[in-house]
Amino acid sequence: MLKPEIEDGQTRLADPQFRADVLAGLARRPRAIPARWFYDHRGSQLFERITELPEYYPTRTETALLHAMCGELREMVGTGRAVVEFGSGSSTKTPIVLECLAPGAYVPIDISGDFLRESVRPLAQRFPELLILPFEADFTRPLTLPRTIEDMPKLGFFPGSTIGNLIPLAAIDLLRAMRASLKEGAMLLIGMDRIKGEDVLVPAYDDAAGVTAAFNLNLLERINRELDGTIPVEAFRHKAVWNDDRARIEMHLEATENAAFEVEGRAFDIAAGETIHTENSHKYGPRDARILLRAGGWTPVREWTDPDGRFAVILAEA
Ligand code: AVJ
Repeated sequence: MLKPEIEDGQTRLADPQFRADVLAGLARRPRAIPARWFYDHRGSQLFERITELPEYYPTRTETALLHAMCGELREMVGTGRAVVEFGSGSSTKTPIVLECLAPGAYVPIDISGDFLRESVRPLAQRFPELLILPFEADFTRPLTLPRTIEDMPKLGFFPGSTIGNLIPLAAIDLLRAMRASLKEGAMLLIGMDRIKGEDVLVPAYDDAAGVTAAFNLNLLERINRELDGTIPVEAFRHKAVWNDDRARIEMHLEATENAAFEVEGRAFDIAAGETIHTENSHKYGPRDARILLRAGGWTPVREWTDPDGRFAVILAEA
C-alpha cells in the first residue's frame, strides 16, 4: 500500500518507482538498489555534509577548478548561450558558471519540481537580470526545451561527476540524450572524477566521521519510513570498496548478522555477510573520459584538471 509520508511539513505518497526498485532490488541476487533513491530530504542533507568532509575531495576540487578556468572557459564558450544544467542547480558550482559566462538564459532541469523551485529562488535573487526557466523533466530521455531559448546556442552543464553513478552503457545513453536535447552547435561542460589510489578513493567514501555511512544507511531508514519496512538498521554496516576491474567505488550495505524483515508486506531474509549494492561511482582516466564522451556523440575540445590530477572538467562540442 502507498502510505502518506509527512516530510518537511508536506503530505506525500511514496514514489511508485521507489517501491518497485526496492522490492525488485531486494529480491534479486546480488541485491542492488539504484543510488538515486539516496536523496530524500535527510539524504540530501547528509550529501551536503559529505561535500564538506576533509576526505571528500571532488566537490572542493571541482569548485576551485571552475573558478580558476573561468577566463579560458569564457573565451571558448562566449557569452549569450543558454546554460542548461542537468540536475536542479542547488550546488555552489552553478553561480560560479553563471557569474563567469553571463549566459542569455539559465535552464535547470530536474525531475523533482520541489528541488527545482527551491534552488531557483536564491539564484533569481543573485542574478536579477538573468532569464531563468526551470524545467521539470526526466533528462535521461531526449526532451524539447522551452521555445524561448530555441534560437540560442546551448551549453549543457553536468558537474559533480554525477555521470559516474551510471554504468558505461547508461552513461553513453545519457550523453546521447543530452546531445539530442541540446541540438547542433551545443557544447557540454562535464565534471568527471579521475582514477587514483585506493588510499585516497576509499576514505572519500568511508570517512572517519561516519557521514557517508549515515548517508548509505539512511536508505534503509527511508525504506522503513516510506514503504512500511521493518528492516533492523543496526544489523547493517556501511562498506565502500574499490572495484579495480571496473574502475569504480562501490558502496554496499552489509548484513552483520542474519536478518528477517518485511517491506510493503513482503518478507525478506538476508544472511550475515550478504550485501545490498547501493551505489557505483565510476572513475575515468584521461583517455577513458574522452572515449566515453566520443561514444556519447561529443567531441572533447578542452580539459582542465587540478595540479594533483584528481578531478577533470571537460568541455566538449556536439
Ligand atoms: C553525487 C554521485 C557524484 O559518487 O561521489 C558521495 C555521491 N556517494 N559519497 C559520488 C556520493 C557517496 C557522489 N555523486
